[in-house]
Amino acid sequence: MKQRLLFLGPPGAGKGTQAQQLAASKGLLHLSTGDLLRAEVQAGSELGKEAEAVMARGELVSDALVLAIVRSRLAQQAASGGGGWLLDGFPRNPAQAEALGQLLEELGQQIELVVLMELDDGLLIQRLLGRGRADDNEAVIRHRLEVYREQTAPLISFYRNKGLLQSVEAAGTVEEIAERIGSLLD
Ligand code: B4P
Repeated sequence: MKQRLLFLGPPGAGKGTQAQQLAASKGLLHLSTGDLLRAEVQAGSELGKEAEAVMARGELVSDALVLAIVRSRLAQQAASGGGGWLLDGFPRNPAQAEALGQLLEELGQQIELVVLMELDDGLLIQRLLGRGRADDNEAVIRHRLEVYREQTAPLISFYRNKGLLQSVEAAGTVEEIAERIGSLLD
């Protein structure tokens, strides 16, 4: 089974929802940069203070901050014997993707599958408005979608060209989507 995975897709596609379930059922390390940043905000750390306003505007937190978080978690896991991981919401731009490539080379690891979750803007907006997190109001959601198109969407061809990308239709029930993703792992 493929066990070094990356979830890509627009905000609200359900990356977090699917990643959490899959990681729990397969015993993978679930690394959500969004969750980790929100935990820092909640803890009131220096890092959290820096991230809070940026996240509220729907923009991307600095690469250096996010990379430091990911590097320490992946290195820690590799040092304790390795195992599978699922990166959710990272990388989010080409610079992060390059940095991830370098980090994995240092660790002697490789991405085995990139899952692209695809969904129409109308449904994305509906889902996020329904969730109602601090950064889930309509103006900020629209800005996050623009940021996705400009900065994150270029990763689709980046990973497709490496032969790693598989797309999944992200409309339907959580169970249906989980089944579609599960069928890509063997
Ligand atoms: P994230 O935390 O990554 O969140 P997201 O993209 O908005 O949502 P996701 O796609 O995970 O959707 P979810 O499953 O929750 O990013 C938030 C912010 O953090 C970014 O804007 C940025 O500022 C910062 N950040 C994160 N990573 C970064 C990085 N690498 N670099 C820089 N900045 C970074 O689902 C959404 C909703 O839909 C939920 O309410 C869920 O219950 C619902 N839902 C899910 N599946 C459904 C289904 N099948 N049917 C109906 N509803 C469904």
